[in-house]
Amino acid sequence: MTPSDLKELESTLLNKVKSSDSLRNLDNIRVSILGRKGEITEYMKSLSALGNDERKKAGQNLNSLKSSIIEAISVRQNELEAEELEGRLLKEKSDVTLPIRPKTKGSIHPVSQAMEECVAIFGQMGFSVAEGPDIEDDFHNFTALNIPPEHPARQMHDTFYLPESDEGEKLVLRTHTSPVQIRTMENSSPPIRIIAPGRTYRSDSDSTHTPMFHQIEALVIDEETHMGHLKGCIIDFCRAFFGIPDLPVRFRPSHFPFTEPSMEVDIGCSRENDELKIGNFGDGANNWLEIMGSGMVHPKVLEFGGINPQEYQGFAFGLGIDRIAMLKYGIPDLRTFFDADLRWLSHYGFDPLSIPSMIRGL
Ligand code: 2U9
Repeated sequence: MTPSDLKELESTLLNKVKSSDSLRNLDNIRVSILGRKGEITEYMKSLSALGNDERKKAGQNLNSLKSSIIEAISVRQNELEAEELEGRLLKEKSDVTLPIRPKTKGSIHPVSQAMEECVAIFGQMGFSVAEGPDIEDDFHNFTALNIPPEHPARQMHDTFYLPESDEGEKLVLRTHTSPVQIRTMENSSPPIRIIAPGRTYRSDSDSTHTPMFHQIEALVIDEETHMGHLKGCIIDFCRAFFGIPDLPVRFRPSHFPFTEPSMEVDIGCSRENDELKIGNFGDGANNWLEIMGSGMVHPKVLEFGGINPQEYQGFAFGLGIDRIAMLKYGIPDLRTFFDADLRWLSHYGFDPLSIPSMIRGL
């Protein structure tokens, strides 16, 4: 093909592209030039009959022709799209008398809302969020938490076991989020300041228990961490979460295998005529409500996590998110949380744009 043949071919093809009058027409033209049986493709195929030098030169020419056609198609496509939009805008009119569209915005589930509020509060205290698998091995869910085989706490956890593997290993659905803290201890070194929010599973079902529920646990480990830090952190959290600056908080001795000493935490409330009110109301709280468990991390648990208990100590606590969501938002029945009833969700749910982490950018 002589240079003038090539020029002529280029101007014919460019004219074709420029004269296209619709997007569909432009696409047909594109296929007729660049498609599998298109004009340029056919020329490309005929190159194999040429000698080496000639083929190289002709190939370069055809490639640059191809690029200029592709460029012209893209320019024309933009023009045609703009024309089409312009036409639609001129034709279509808004009918301001139409009724409004039905509300289609979803809402945030109270458990997600409570979890986000906790994450925002602990985030401001300097905690990071840690996550781990829902399916755990026996070591991370029990043994490393100072719950050896045959320990009575294993029965109390009402564990869901997965079928035994060929190697004889029985995995579990985690019964608490504590294995996340063990994994963090294994994979990092102090100072540690994390919270572990997430789903947990126990084979238990009645008006106050569901087989899947949510927990948030916290773990702090440093050289001189002590009970004063534990108490300050928990009191600040409870007051921030319930939005009551003088909320009474009480620590009661208890026992957990993974902490020593261990304390249950109660908040002040009043119960009058079957109505539960959280906080200190003038003449003081006349009752207590248990909301979490806590304690100094047991030295054996630190050792299982690869941390030397002679050098470091820490505190931990755990609470059920579903329960504190019921208390804060006044939801009477736990089981309704998991009914997936849209009427319930639109009543108890929250505006997606008011979720704390979205506002504060955590
Ligand atoms: C590590 C070390 C210690 C977490 C703790 C509790 C006490 C506790 C319950 C509250 C309500 C679970 O959802 S609930 O039923 N939790 O009482 N949890 S101390 O202690 C840990 C965790 C991890 C490595």
